[in-house]
Amino acid sequence: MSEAAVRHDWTLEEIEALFALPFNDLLFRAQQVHRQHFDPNEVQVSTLLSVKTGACPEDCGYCSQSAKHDTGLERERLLPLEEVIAAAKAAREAGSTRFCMGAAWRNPTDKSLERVIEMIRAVRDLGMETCVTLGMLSAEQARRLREAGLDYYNHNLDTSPEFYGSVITTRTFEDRLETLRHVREAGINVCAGGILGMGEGPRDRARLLQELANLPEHPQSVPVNMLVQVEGTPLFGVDGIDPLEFVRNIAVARILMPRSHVRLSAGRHEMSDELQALCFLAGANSIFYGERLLTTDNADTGHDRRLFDRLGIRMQAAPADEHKVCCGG
Ligand code: SAM
Ligand code: DTB
Ligand code: SF4
Repeated sequence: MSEAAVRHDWTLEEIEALFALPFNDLLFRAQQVHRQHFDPNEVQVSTLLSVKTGACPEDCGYCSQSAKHDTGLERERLLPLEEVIAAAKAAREAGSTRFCMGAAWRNPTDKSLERVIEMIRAVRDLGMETCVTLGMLSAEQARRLREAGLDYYNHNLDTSPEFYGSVITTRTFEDRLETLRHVREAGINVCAGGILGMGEGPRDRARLLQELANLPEHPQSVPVNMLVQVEGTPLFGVDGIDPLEFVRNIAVARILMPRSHVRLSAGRHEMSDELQALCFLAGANSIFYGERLLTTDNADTGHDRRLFDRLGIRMQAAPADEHKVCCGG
């Protein structure tokens, strides 16, 4: 089979036609595309740390950290550098190759950005890839992060442009695209995806994937989150997504963005081993590994290692990078 072209002009009809395929046909196609670009038995492993938790001014309807929702979460100040380094070292020891630091900000101030840059430099010095998610960024802030050697910036589109206003009112879908533009233009790898199971419809899911796939460059990393329902948030108690529909979304993401890492992200804690195995078969090849996501529990690491053993999956090794000062400390 000839290699599938990397396209940026997917129509909604084409995407809906993929979703309408029989499950086995869709998974077969996704697996074929996956094997053209990746080792099918290797998964990239990232670990998350919330470096600034809670009291966020935004009103994202899914989020435990919004000041607008009463979720009982304790707010925390920006973590001291030593705590970040200790967490990154522990993640590295456990086999994680990328360390992702999240802050509950609408956007970073220039002063707080400098503190995060110290964290990025320290994590790079451990030989790990770095990722941060700090909210909206100006073009200048994106350039500062690139200069500091940041590898990835996470900023999700979250859902379709049409459903977006039912979930978040304090910033727009267009704001999100603008931050992604700043990140891309600064030369930082883009990590952008969304959340499923927020009450959106099938068309919204197809539109989200269309928006991601038709960006000028495909995000290098595409996190597909299943909503973690947090008590006190407006989306608590919403009807979730059919698990097989979730697998279909992974498969369609794999077909639309053949060279991107598709991350089976939040929600694994609530998924069966068999559902996760289907997601890997559908082309997911990245996970968050570690006992916590940002504020909620993640799958148990021992359990993940056993699952990988049972599936014959290997954790991807750290990428060789001569710019990184590897393995100090
Ligand atoms: N404040 C920054 C922002 O929103 O860009 C960074 C942190 S925010 C927690 C990062 C992403 O995590 C969100 O865009 C959302 O896609 C995802 N997320 C947050 N809460 C979630 C939840 N309860 N379930 C699933 N995904 C969630
Ligand atoms: C992403 O797409 N998912 C991660 C990461 N990017 C920052 C966050 C998931 C958060 C889940 C809810 C929580 O732990 O607060
Ligand atoms: Fe704030 Fe990010 Fe949570 Fe939205 S998702 S409330 S911006 S921390």
